[in-house]
Amino acid sequence: MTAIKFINGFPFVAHRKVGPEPVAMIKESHRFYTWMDERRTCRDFSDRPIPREVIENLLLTASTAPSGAHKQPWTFCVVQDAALKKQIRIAAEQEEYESYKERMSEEWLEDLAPIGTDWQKPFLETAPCLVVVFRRPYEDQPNGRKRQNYYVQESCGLACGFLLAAIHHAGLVALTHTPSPMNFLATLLNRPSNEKPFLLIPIGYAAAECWVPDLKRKSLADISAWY
Ligand code: IYR
Repeated sequence: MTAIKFINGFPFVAHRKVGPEPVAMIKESHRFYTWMDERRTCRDFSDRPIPREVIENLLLTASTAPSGAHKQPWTFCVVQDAALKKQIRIAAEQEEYESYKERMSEEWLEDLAPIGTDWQKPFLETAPCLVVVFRRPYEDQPNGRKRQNYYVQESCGLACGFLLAAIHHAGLVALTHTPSPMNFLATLLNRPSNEKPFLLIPIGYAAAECWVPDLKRKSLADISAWY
């Protein structure tokens, strides 16, 4: 029987989590790190479809992320329809063309050169599945009033992190794509006014030929300070 108690009149359940001993924990945490370190952002996708149930499990995993006051202020739109993917590609490339030609600074373009990106986004049509993540700054209530959500950016960032880990775990690859500005996504997907585009994440099998930049990650010394 699950233990239960009430705090502020709300039910709490006992969370029995027995952590492993340090030696096992060191081994396992290192194994997880090296496996996560194999995750790469990819831009070359196969068009091989992925089962709907896999996509459902990925989204459910993403939605296990912590969020401000547990509001789960996100909506994951799954786009598999070829015509809609094409529309998204056309609109994204229009914005990206402007960005790369006019809006991005020299410095920004210089920083992107090693990543090898440009305004062309064929993966928006090739990838079998586009997940468009929307953040929900507030909820519309039945009484017509708005109710704010909290730490929406942080919450959505966390959910997307969980999503990327789940995608990697499934043996698939993804791209965290940020067409800018991306309001066209809300229009094309006919989203309600309380939803703002957050990230566009193509998901799929990696193409047989898939090239990623030979990047190095920062060392522990570079990313941490210990007190
Ligand atoms: N949004 C553009 C540009 C871009 C910006 C950053 I910062 C990247 O890390 C990668 C790309 C695009 O998606 O091409």
